[in-house]
Amino acid sequence: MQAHDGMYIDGAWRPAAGPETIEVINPANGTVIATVPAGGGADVDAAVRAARGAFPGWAATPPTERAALIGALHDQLEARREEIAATVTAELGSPLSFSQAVHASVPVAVSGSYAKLAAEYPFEEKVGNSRVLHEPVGVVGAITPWNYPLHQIVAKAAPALAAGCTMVLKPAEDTPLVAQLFAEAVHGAGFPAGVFNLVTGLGPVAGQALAEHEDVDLVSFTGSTAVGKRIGAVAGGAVKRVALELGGKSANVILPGADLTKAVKVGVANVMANSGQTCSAWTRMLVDAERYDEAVRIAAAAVAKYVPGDPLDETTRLGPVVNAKQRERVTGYIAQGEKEGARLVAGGASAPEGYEDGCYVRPTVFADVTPDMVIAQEEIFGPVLSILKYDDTEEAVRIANGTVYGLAGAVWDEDEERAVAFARRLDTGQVDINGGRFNPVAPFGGYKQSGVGRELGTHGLGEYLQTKSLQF
Ligand code: TXE
Repeated sequence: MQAHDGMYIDGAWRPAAGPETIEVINPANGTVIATVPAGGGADVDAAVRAARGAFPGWAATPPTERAALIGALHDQLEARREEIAATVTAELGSPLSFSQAVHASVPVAVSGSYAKLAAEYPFEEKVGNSRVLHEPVGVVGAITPWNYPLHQIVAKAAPALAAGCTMVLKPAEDTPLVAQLFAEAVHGAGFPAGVFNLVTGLGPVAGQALAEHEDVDLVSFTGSTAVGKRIGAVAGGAVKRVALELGGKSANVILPGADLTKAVKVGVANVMANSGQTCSAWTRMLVDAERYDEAVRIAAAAVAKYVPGDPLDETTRLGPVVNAKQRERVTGYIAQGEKEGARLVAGGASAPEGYEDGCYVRPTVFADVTPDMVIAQEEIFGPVLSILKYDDTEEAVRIANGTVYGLAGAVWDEDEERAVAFARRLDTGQVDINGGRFNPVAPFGGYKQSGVGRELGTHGLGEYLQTKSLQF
């Protein structure tokens, strides 16, 4: 695939400071599809300087003009949907149909929502005898993961730019190509030079240099809880704003009043999507004791439809995971589940036959999982579902809330108000009622160790603003 051999800094593609590169690998077959530069401190420094230089002008640009440019960015992404889908499939391995329906479409929807919000947002308001100004925080350092590579970029860049911030993006090393495509879209939209800058590189090198840079005012990070904690500590020490979107272990609570078949089937689909590499995935299915065995049977039948296959084949529903390291991590958890005594009803740790060259993991379902097992506590980030049993509602609440995470979840009951009453008791940032539907302007983010701050909609925009009050 085509790739830039430089960084996008101050409105142009410029050579990297050093000779290091990163090979981009297609996880479906192990082939190297492109090479991009691996930036370091000097590249980050140049990018931050460009963002700082552009900040006063961008912050002073009327919100409606900023909104028009975000609208132009949305149009660029819309026009390049097919290219986006093909790129994400090549570097992440997700089935092309999923890349089209989700990886390309969601960023189009989110950028469109911010084109509108940027024009309508009350950047000034009257509060009693004061005028309150909502001003951009400054230079943003954005560090993004590979699992929804363009969505994660747009969910940070669109609100940051709408707010009047300038930024430097360090995307995940596994998926730099769609980040380069995004930089091309920013360029094509006509943003002033320096407002958006891209440095590709490794996390502990370029990522760390960006997170620690003293001229970055806000770090927005999405990724593992381990790295997020480190970034939070650095930002806290420097009294810098920080937004963290971290891992999850979300519960899918199927109450006795639920349509069991539908709830289980949708629950399986939710965990298998994107090969389970979704921070909000409902990885723990909770079913009442009476219908537990039936739920396990339905889940085992439903997962049989997720046959691993070539991501480019239109009928494929399950591609590989992102890289060999992730495959080892996920199969390690599957082996751990078996050792802990969970009952394997589908899948397993061995590679699926015929796909030994790619980073494939068999779609796996565990029954008889107890809340204290490692597979019920830690984020696996692969196509692995754990089914747990509860005796009564109180126990269901206890199990659902019994992890360090609190990112998402689901509740099912034909009586919607009963489902809502249960959802109120969950320590989590987002709950889908009877399946739910993606809402590009609903706040998204975690309780507990799933993170700090919210993305999307007005809440997401607010993260990039600071408040000044003028008293009269
Ligand atoms: O994440 P990392 P990895 C979880 C998921 C997965 C695990 C490991 O459980 O199995 O994390 O994935 C950059 N300073 N999630 O290893 O390392 C890195 O370059 C600054 C959940 O890929 O956290 C990349 O851009 N930056 C998750 C980004 O951090 C650093 C999505 C994420 O990579 C850095 C992804 C450092 N020291 C993984 N080290 C979600 N919340 O959606 C790495 N990075």
